[in-house]
Amino acid sequence: MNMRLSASANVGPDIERPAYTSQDHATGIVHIGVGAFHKAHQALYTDTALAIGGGDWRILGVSLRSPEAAHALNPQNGRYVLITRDQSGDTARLVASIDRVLVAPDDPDAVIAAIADPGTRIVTLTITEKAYGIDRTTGGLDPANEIIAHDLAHPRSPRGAIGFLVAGLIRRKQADAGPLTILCCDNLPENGRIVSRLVADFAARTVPDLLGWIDANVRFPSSMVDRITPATTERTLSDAQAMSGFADHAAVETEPFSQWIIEDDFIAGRPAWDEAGALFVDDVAPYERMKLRLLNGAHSLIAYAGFLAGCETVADAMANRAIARLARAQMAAAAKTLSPVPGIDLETYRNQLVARFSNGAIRHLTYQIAMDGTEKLPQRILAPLADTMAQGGDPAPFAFTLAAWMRYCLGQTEDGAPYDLRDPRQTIIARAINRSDRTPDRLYDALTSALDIFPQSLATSPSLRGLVIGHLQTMLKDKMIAALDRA
Ligand code: CS2
Repeated sequence: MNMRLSASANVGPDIERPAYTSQDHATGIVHIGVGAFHKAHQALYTDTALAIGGGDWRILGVSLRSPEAAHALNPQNGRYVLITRDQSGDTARLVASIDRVLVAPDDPDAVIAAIADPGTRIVTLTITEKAYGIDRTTGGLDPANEIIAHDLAHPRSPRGAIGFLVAGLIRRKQADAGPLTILCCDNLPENGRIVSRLVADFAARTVPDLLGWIDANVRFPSSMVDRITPATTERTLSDAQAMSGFADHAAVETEPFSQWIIEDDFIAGRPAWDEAGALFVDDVAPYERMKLRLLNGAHSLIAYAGFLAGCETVADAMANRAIARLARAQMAAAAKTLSPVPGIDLETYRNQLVARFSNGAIRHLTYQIAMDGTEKLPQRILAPLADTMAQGGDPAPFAFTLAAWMRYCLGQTEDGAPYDLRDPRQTIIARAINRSDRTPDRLYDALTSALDIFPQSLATSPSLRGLVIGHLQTMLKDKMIAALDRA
């Protein structure tokens, strides 16, 4: 049996090692949501920034729910192997920027104390779209969300990210621990504004006195993050072990491409992330919109159509010519809704996306991307669709994706095998479907009226309705492959 990876492990020569001594750097960042994406992206930029620019910027991780990340990382002193895969082979790097991980439900007070610690100057978040508790009709806090409701009722013992942030800020103010930057790294448009609004909303309902202090002492820059990172599998772990010579329960695999665009608004300093390849700009919004509508929008199309057509991974789905054609068409239509993005040629960007999606060296599951559809569709599909229709453009490229998602909502493969939808609104979806008798037009009407995610202009458009129902009809009668070929 191999020994477990740790700070003193002398890993094999095939692995690039940290170019700094981790013990020389204290933590300065609290990161909430220590998943594969964080380990392949921000933790890596921080690792490089520590080596180049130094500073007390190591990361204290926080898991809001499961102890899995702590169990994997803490016995390894936060170390893990990051494997980068493409058609030409694998490379690996040992990352040392994470110090340790706290499990919030085990010790909520430790999380609040960490946010309030004077040494903490940045809190970053990758908790996925649904964990913010956004009310999709107002854009503010959704008091009906179970965790938000709990935290509003018990602000001193929170369970969710917004509750923890506010509890941490209260204590930070009391301790006079200095200003703080809160940096959202989730796939939401103008994500800094969103978190700022949710925090203010939560504070207004629980500690209105805090609002002035937040205004003066907390910044919420927006950021666009990008790196396709599938969930870790047994193969990731065994490859990492073969390369390092040590058992690694926290290894991750990812693609070569990586991008991080950040609004330069840090009130208490930051690591030298720019030296590590991040781009600092005044306005992140054009980059966020581009990435959400082109990359993530195409991903959702590929996920729903691909999963139902029997393709396990994104690369498998891209090998289907009709899926690849539709993905290109949707990206071309979405690009027309964007204003120019500084320094980026959108056609090159789209071609690059097709190549990234086709990288067969990583196995990015369509079922993984299909989850949380109602949290993803608004910014990825519905917003560019509404813009296209407002400009008098053709809604057709987006209509197929909507139909594929509606078909996916039925929760049964074409062979009749049931699957879990894994969507925070799945109870509402199931109820709507049961009322609808599952014919295409009733299904469309039931879903558009039961869910709060459709803007009025879309919900009432007869032309969109006709297009989506047409595709749904073929998907239900002749199956997804036929619908793809005819689209
Ligand atoms: C994907 C994203 O799972 C999903 O919804 O679309 O995780 C995607 O891989 C990343 O945003 C790429 O940067």
